[in-house]
Amino acid sequence: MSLDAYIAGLPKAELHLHIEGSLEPELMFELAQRNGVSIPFDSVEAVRAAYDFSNLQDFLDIYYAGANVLQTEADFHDLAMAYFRRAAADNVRHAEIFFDPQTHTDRGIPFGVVAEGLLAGMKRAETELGVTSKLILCFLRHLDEHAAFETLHQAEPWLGKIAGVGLDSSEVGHPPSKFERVFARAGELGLKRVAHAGEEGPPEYVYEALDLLHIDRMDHGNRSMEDEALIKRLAASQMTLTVCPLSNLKLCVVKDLKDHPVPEMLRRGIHVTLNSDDPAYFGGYVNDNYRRLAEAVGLTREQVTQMAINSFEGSFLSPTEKAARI
Ligand code: ES4
Ligand code: ZN
Repeated sequence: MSLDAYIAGLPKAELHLHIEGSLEPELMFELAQRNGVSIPFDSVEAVRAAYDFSNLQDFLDIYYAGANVLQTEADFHDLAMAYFRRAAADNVRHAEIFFDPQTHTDRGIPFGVVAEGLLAGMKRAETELGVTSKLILCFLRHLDEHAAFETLHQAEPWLGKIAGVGLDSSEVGHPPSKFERVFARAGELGLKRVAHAGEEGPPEYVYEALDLLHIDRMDHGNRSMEDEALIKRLAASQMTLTVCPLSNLKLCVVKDLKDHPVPEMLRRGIHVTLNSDDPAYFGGYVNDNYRRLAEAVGLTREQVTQMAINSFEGSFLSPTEKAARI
């Protein structure tokens, strides 16, 4: 069996997926029409042609603009179902999905519209596709601490259905320390904590995510590899890293997939998982991330298998749930 076929058949969990980043241009056009929202593109091809980024901010500007077409509960349900169908086709059995409530509440869409729409899609995906999922509320780090607290307050009626909080958006200039207090509150509320760290930001931001935010899992973490003590600490603690190779390539975090740090992370005993991040914008879903990285750096079947096992181990499923999903 080819490695590609082996990857396709492996049961996987996806732990780093921004649901707004799974909005394919076709659905963007459909929702724009349905809601009477104008978008600055003439065709699906023109949208795809605009997806040429030189850094994280370049991408974020387009990503936030694209989210404008999302207006109703039905839109968020359809967005989630479209992702789950694509994930199921990749043999993803469980997904822990991020959403950015502030992107929507700041343009007048109530928190409940976003949450109820996504939760309806998640429930349907479990029934119809057998894909289980959890929801992670991300704070936008380019906004201030007060706005994050306000978002956590708005989330209160849904906290029983939200697994954790995360931290995303523009990293450099917005260190984890800015959100120390709101992450402490989230911890008191019994929520899991994750954060993007070391995508573009320096190793110091990774230390802050660990020591100030007390994260349970780290998103990206690439630049940890610049700090020997940090490498040892991540390996010793078996911190799960949710790495996103095609995202790193599209956002110029790596010049070429051949230079990707995953092989070195694995050699150093770091608990790595592979994920798609914003698949509609970065050119591939989970299996594409496994295949393209495997082809570029020459991953073995054992390494691929280890990362798929890591994806379940690093999830927020209970031990019995994990055993049932693998
Ligand atoms: C993101 Cl790739 C990435 N990095 C930081 N924030 C994000 N939000 C959506 N995708
Ligand atoms: Zn991300």
